[in-house]
Amino acid sequence: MKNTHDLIAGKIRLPSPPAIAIRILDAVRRDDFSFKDLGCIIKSDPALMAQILKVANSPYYNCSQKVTSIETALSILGTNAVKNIALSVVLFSGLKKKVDNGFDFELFWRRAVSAAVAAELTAALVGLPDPEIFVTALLQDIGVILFYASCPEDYQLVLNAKFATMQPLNEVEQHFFGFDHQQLGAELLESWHLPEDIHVPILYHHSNDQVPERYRKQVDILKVSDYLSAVYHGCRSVDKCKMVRCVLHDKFGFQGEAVDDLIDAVATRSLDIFSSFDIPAGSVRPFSLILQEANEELSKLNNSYDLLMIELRQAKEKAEKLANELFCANARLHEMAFRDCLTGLYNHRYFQEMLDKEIERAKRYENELSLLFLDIDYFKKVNDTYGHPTGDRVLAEISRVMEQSVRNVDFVARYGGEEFAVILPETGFQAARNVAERLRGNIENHVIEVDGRTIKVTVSIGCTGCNCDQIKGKGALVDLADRALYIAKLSGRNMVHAMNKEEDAGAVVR
Ligand code: GH3
Ligand code: MG
Ligand code: MG
Repeated sequence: MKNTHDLIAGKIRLPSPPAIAIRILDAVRRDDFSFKDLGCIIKSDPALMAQILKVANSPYYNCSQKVTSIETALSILGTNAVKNIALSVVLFSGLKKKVDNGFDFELFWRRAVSAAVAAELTAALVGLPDPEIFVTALLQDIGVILFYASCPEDYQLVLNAKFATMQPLNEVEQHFFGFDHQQLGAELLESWHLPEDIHVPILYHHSNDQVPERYRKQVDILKVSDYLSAVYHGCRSVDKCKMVRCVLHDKFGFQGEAVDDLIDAVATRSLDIFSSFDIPAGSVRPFSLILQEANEELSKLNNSYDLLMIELRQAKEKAEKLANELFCANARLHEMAFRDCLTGLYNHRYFQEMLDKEIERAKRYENELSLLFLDIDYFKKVNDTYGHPTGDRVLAEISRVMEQSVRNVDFVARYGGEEFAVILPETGFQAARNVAERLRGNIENHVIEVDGRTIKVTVSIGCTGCNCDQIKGKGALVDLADRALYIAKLSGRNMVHAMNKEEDAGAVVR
């Protein structure tokens, strides 16, 4: 069975390293290494030298004086920083030539630089300064470029599958090729003779469970650097922030403000360095600023939502008030249409309607029904004696007495002039006679006071009542009550005459 080395060799031809990168690495590794040696190597490539000076003067290195020579750069920034800059420039400009236009090299480069910045900041925060961590983080995904450069079409399938399945990239690569970008990158860097401190952590940066104890912390820092870079250059930034917090807490015991500051510092420090590496900054801004802006937008939305809700509530209350007023006005109109304005009793038209309905109901439910007709005795004399307005007062007061003498379910109506009708639902003939007599008595006993004078009136009442079988129709019922009233008048007034059959001469109650 082939090992990973053979598998990689069978599928991908590893490019040789830029010669200058190897010379730089060799120089810094040697025991008798001197600043001068490194300076000479860099000066042998004027473009590289110019680039290093540009980066050395960027705000990232925060130098108080302008760096104008490699010697100054080495003495102010130190060998390690100069080596980092040199390697970043050399390796990435070499790699850029290897990928065609289909690969978003700019994004890759930006992510790599931010990861390198993040790794350096994280190492400083957790107190594990590592001279190689910048370059290690910068190169951790170099295998991805190599994959893309060697087999762009196959690798595009890998990327598509990763986005479709949301599986980790290294797992999809394993599935397609039998090895992943960790192995490919580590293999490449080992073949370039980069130190073990760089290529071993890269070999395990997605597989912490297999990492040799010695490199465990570096791998944890790489993981944090990868998430931190993704906060600014990937999607799902909030999730990535959570992952950063999680690893920093679990592996290094850091949380709270220190972590928030680290997340922001990655953006500001990346921005400091981007332009000197000729990387467009894109939309990178400190995460706390992004959150603050998002919160402001949210609160603006909330405010306009609150305002909208208040307006809506006011409009609803106004509509409800209007509907209520309309309902009351309609009810009043309705009442007015059925009420007599002098006495407040139901009017003749409503009496006719109600009598129809009550006859229907009595038939349907097999109830009894009674009807009374009342006429004030000698009312003309009241008008003649006290005047028409007083007559009106008498009519109104007698109406009140009538209403108070019957049940709520009974209908008292002004039939016309000084004549009234009372419908007594679910009331038999005998009970109706009693009601009629109570009415007559109450009116007879009622004293009306007008302008210091007392007036008393009496009424004659025609009473009729029947059960459902006997009801022949409204006309017959009204006629019977009318005839009974006529007999009461004839019989001497102030009395009740009750009739429940047409031929019945009835009994006069006094
Ligand atoms: P009887 O005992 O036969 O019923 O005698 P009466 O005087 O009551 O009967 P009549 O039908 O002769 O007169 C009814 C009077 O009622 C005449 C009319 O002016 C009076 N009247 C009718 N409607 C009103 C009203 O709205 N206000 C006033 N003040 N009087 C009214
Ligand atoms: Mg009359
Ligand atoms: Mg009368």
